Amino acid sequence: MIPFVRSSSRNLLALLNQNYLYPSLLCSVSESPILVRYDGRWTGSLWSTPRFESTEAVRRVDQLYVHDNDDQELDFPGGKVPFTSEMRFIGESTIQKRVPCYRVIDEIGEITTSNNFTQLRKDEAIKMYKDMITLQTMDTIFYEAQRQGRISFYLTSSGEEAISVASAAALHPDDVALAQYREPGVLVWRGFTLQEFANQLFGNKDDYGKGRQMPIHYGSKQHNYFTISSPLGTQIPQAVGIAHSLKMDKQDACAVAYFGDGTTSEGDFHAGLNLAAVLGAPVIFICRNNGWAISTSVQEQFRSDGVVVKGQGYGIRSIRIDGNDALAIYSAVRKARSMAVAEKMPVLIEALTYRVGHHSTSDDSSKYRAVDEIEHWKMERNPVNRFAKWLTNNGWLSVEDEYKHKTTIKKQLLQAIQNAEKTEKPPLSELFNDVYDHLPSNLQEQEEVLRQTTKRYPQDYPSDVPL
Ligand SMILES: Cc1ncc(C[n+]2csc(CCOP(=O)(O)OP(=O)(O)O)c2C)c(N)n1
Ligand SMILES: [Mg+2]
Repeated sequence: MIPFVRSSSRNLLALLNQNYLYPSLLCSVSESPILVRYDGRWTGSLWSTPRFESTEAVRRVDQLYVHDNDDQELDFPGGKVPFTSEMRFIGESTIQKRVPCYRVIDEIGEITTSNNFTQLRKDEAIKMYKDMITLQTMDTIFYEAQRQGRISFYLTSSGEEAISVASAAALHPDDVALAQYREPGVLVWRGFTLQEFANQLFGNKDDYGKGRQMPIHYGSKQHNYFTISSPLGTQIPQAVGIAHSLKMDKQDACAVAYFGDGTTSEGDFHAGLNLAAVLGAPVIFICRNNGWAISTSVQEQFRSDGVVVKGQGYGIRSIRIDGNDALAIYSAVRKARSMAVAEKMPVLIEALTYRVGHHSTSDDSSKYRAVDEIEHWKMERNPVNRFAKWLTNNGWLSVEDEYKHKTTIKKQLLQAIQNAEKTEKPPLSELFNDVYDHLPSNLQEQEEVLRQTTKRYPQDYPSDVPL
């Protein structure tokens, strides 16, 4: 027999926390199983845990008021704070003394440090280079396809090829990537095929998103790559949640959130960083600071010394790196990953780079920035050329191999585009699927109206969408 005992506030709290607060609730207080009664019926048993018997509060108060040097330090929750009689405001971060930028390969392809980087194997280095070339070729051909009106939208990674490819190379395939949109290089590295890219861009029935998303919103369960969200910053708190769950499941993996400089002005960036720091979530934040957020320059975006200093503000280990130096990216991400996974903590990387292309096919950047500036970054600071110089210095790059790779990728891409174009679009019914188990009446009504309208005005609807 399990006796009824008076319900104490302690138990009520426990039950409240577990969503068991029902009318006429009776429960027992003991270390044994307790029974919960709801409207006169037994609904199950709960363990009364010692969770709310915590002595933490008492311990903290004790700590707070044990003083030895009262006049020099303030005992404050979170740690002692020294007193000072000097009225000194912390200075705003200035651009006079900026946080330096970690670099390994200089502009002529020479290594600038003897041992402060991670050595790359020849096969890894060649794959990185080939993947950057694949990315460039994809950008040229898909961009043209948009200009020809074959796809509705596109956006290139020009000038930023090293960040996505070299960071992916430094990660483990189990690490969950949450990209913004300028990081298809992660997918290229992980083996997403050119056909899979084309299917998404053309929104055909083989697209995993069933043609519901704009082009470039790739996603792949197989490659641990979350589907891109259009609203900036969405992926940042999501990555923190994923990292926290990886930690709770004791997985040797981390989450990686990629985002641009402009996105650091979103609330989700700040909420995400703070949450990650407090939870000790194994997440790497990789900010591609490419100087521009469409037409907003970084000078208009923030007064701080870029993004790296914001990590410190939230209590996150942070580094600024040269985002056009593949070896610096590889080394920093490798190190960040090992710290995140082993020490269960977030790490922030600010990678300085430059968006060489227009923001997207809907933009003309010559309207708001100097052509000279673009040319400088395109020619003198080009990340792919710089990596090629280093490979050549090592005797690892074969011009013949490179040419063969370029022509093969080009051919495969043209074929992938043709296939994707020929493949049927997902049927109209897919517009209404996958949200509700049973379609609600208002959506049934909308589907019906849409079908009638397509019949009445067939010339206004795409003929390749099965009705
Ligand atoms: C919440 C939200 N606000 C505005 C936009 C429109 N928008 C799309 S991309 C973009 C610029 C983002 O710049 P940045 O984060 O620096 O990335 P970049 O394009 O430079 O890679 C803006 C403002 C959006 N998609 N979502
Ligand atoms: Mg930007």
